[in-house]
Amino acid sequence: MTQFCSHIAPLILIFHVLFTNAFIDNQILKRDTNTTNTTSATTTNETLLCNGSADLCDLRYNQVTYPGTHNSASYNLKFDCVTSAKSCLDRVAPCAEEYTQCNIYYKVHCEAQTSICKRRNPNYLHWMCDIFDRTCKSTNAWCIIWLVGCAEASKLCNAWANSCQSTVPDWMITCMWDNAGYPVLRQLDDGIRLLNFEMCLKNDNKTVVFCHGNGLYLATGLELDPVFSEIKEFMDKNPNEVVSLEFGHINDKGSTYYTISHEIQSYLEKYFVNSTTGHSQMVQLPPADSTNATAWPTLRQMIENDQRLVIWFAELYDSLGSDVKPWVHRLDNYYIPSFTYTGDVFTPQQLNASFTQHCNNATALMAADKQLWKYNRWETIDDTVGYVPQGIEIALHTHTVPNNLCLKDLAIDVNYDLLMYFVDTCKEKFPYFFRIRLDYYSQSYLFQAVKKMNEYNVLRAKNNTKFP
Ligand SMILES: *[C@@H]1O[C@H](CO)[C@@H](O)[C@H](O)[C@H]1NC(C)=O
Ligand SMILES: *[C@@H]1O[C@H](CO)[C@@H](O)[C@H](O)[C@H]1NC(C)=O
Ligand SMILES: *[C@@H]1O[C@H](CO)[C@@H](O)[C@H](O)[C@H]1NC(C)=O
Ligand SMILES: *[C@@H]1O[C@H](CO)[C@@H](O)[C@H](O)[C@H]1NC(C)=O
Ligand SMILES: *[C@@H]1O[C@H](CO)[C@@H](O)[C@H](O)[C@H]1NC(C)=O
Ligand SMILES: *[C@@H]1O[C@H](CO)[C@@H](O)[C@H](O)[C@H]1NC(C)=O
Ligand SMILES: *[C@@H]1O[C@H](CO)[C@@H](O)[C@H](O)[C@H]1NC(C)=O
Ligand SMILES: *[C@@H]1O[C@H](CO)[C@@H](O)[C@H](O)[C@H]1NC(C)=O
Ligand SMILES: *[C@@H]1O[C@H](CO)[C@@H](O)[C@H](O)[C@H]1NC(C)=O
Ligand SMILES: CC(=O)N[C@H]1CO[C@H](CO)[C@@H](O)[C@@H]1O
Repeated sequence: MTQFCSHIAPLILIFHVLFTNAFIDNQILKRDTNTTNTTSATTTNETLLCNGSADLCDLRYNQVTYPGTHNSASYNLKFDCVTSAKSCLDRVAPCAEEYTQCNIYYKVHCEAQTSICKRRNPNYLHWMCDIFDRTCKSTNAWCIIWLVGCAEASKLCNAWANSCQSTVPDWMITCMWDNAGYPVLRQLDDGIRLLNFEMCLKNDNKTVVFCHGNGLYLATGLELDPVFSEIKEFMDKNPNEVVSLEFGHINDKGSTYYTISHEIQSYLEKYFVNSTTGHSQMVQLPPADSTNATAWPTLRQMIENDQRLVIWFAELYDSLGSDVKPWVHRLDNYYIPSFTYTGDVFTPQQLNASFTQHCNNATALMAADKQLWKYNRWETIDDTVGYVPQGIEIALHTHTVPNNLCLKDLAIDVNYDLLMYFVDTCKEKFPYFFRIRLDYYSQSYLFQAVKKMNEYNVLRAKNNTKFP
């Protein structure tokens, strides 16, 4: 099951202004002023700032916690009608028996849905039901999206293919698929240092694109060039910054991995390996099972060597086989995405329960990890709740309307106090936290949480706390 992961929040910008910007501005002021020298960072020991902080320079890459976004290129998306209609047809069999039921709800009037919505939700969310009501009357896209998976296939799938191009409104795409709210360059400029991408094939398997969702719910976006060129631009303008890129959460079938992984690798080479000198801006890490703590480069070393980009492949890694470049790393060997224990989570309460249980069980988990992997992998705090498409269908069938319709809404409940609670509860329990990753960072305490974690990391490193 694919978590429909990501998150409308117009109210909370004030926090961003109060906390985040103040923090960033402060750091920009202190940063190396010679920004025209892009080949090498400042070498004066005193003034070197690594990702905005002198304290981080002597921490190894794996001792630092990075602020990340999730499905970082989920913008400029288009609903993929062709693939969606095909998936729709593929799903005929299990859905047939639900057809009768679906058909009834498909015909339910918008007013009826709206009144269900209002009955189920507190007054302050009724604006949402009114939006639903207006949209529902102007287009039947919501109903189609919710129901297409369970409708009589050939009829509805074909109707879907013909109509979806014109009936899925832009705001809905943003609502259901956009995770960050900003393009990649803006994210990096704002202080995000870990980007996570979902990749798909389009145009008869010829073009690799950024995408989000799967099957019926697949939306596809930009090609590699526009996104990679923004990353390159940032890297060149900011020689003191260390950035991680994660290519994961593939929605296509395994058989397409080969094409996707090779294509991404060759684009990475094109952008980040200098064709004249052969110098790679992408770092080659020590073997994952290294128990030699000093084998990892510090941020200072990465900056001085201009090897400041770290590449992570998830499901795609194995399909590179012997073609794999030394600067591509297999994610699963190094760290544990929170999704492994939050995959079935749909509410902030459930998310809290998952993290609390996970972190309180650290001793046993580390022992088990060590047994299985022979070493301890790093932890992550991936602070997202999402809805799964099936969840929406079920909700509709059971006459419930999901409390939050858009990803941006979903993020509000988990991005503030709850996030800080996770940091407080977990930070001392495990030795390394690689990232804190969430949706809609502009409405969050992300940078405060990362700062808190890194202050602790610095203390811990000065204290010589051993790699367990
Ligand atoms: C800054 O960089 C330029 C080259 O881009 C160089 O000429 C100059 O000496 C540098 N200044 C310092 C203080 O390093
Ligand atoms: C960049 O700075 C370093 C150290 O100050 C210096 O060695 C190097 O020549 C500079 N590069 C350019 C292009 O100015
Ligand atoms: C840089 O500073 C650190 C801590 O202040 C010191 O241990 C180290 O020797 C310095 N390195 C150089 C090259 O001056
Ligand atoms: C794309 O590749 C997959 C796996 O090889 C295959 O199943 C699918 O039919 C291909 N699609 C097209 C449109 O060629
Ligand atoms: C490759 O390196 C050379 C030598 O340092 C430099 O002049 C050139 O601009 C680099 N090319 C790119 C595309 O960065
Ligand atoms: C640990 O790694 C460092 C850096 O690669 C190396 O210099 C050192 O000899 C290694 N120590 C052991 C015990 O392998
Ligand atoms: C703690 O982790 C261990 C090892 O994975 C597992 O067997 C055990 O069920 C966990 N306990 C709780 C309460 O989650
Ligand atoms: C998370 O759950 C714990 C109990 O496990 C509770 O004490 C805490 O207040 C909750 N945190 C938030 C922010 O809801
Ligand atoms: C530092 O070491 C002391 C003594 O071993 C320990 O009590 C303390 O918790 C450590 N602090 C951190 C941040 O690791
Ligand atoms: C840990 C980390 O990567 N933090 C920061 C990296 O640098 C910029 C500023 O230079 C910060 O805004 C990041 O959050």
